[in-house]
Amino acid sequence: MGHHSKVIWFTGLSGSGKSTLAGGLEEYLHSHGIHTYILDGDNIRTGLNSDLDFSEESRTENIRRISEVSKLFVDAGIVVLSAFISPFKEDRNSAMNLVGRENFLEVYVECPLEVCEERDVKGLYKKARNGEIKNFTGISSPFEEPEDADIVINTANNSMEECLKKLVEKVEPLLQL
Ligand code: GGZ
Repeated sequence: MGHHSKVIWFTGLSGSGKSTLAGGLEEYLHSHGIHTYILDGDNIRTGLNSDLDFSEESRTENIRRISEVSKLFVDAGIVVLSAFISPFKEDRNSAMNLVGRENFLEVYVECPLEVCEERDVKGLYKKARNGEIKNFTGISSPFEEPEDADIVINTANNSMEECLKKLVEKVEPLLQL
């Protein structure tokens, strides 16, 4: 019997490494013949959710629509790698309930704010500190840390390579490859 489709839901601060890990995991799964699809800001916030901003209500609606899309992909037999900050516990729980607990894996990409801010890959933290960006997660908008994530990957204390190895080790048995 083949694998069961699942949603692998990455949550974490901007710059924590969600997209990088999702990309790395996708490469690994592809090399094992698993059909995946990455949902992230690049393909969701620019299209389907281009009407949404970063207010609390919009973030909740963002996650709700992504959950619905994720569910459709699972129905289609595809492993979904969903990489959004998803800062609110209630929204992550709703996503899990919609998709179904048995088909949902929460991955907390843990990285202290100081480290994300130090990396500041896109210069967004600087802008948030300057007040050029409002409601920025970790600065002027909350991030509710997951307390019972299925998998926790700390990207501050380990290299990306080590993080990806750990992620693959944890995901593989759960996907029943
Ligand atoms: C947080 C913001 C904001 C604000 C723009 N707050 O590092 P990035 O750039 O590529 O990822 C961040 C992305 C967050 O979108 P999400 O859809 O993942 O957020 S949520 O789940 O909370 O709905 C960041 C960029 O968008 N960005 N403004 N104010 N991140």
